[in-house]
Amino acid sequence: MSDCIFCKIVEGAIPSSKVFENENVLAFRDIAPAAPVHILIIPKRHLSTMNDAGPEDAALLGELLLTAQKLAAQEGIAESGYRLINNCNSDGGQTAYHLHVHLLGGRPLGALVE
Ligand code: D5M
Repeated sequence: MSDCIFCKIVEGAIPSSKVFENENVLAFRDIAPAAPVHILIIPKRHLSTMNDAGPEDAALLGELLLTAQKLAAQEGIAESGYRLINNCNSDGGQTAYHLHVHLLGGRPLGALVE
């Protein structure tokens, strides 16, 4: 999608602090970190929200979660703990309309919702 900021990151048109990449998935540090570790894991293929994933995306969704698990270990927060978040649409707090999973950790995260 030409107007999608995360697609532009995938294409390399916008810089990012990349931590992992393979043929399906890209992970980079959030520009406004809410915790000492705050990484976004995205599919390279554009899906706007979680609502746009179908049964054909089961392996891709699994890969996003397993990438987060691997990065948590790499960042040294696997044992202390971490949180994975997907915000969907406006009530979910989504601001970037390219499906992504937040990996947050490095401090106690407190209440799940405001
Ligand atoms: O989260 C969208 C997240 O995306 C939010 O935490 C800021 C982050 N963001 C926005 N632009 C960038 C760039 N260019 N690099 C890195 N991170 C970025 P949401 O779940 O949609 O609210």
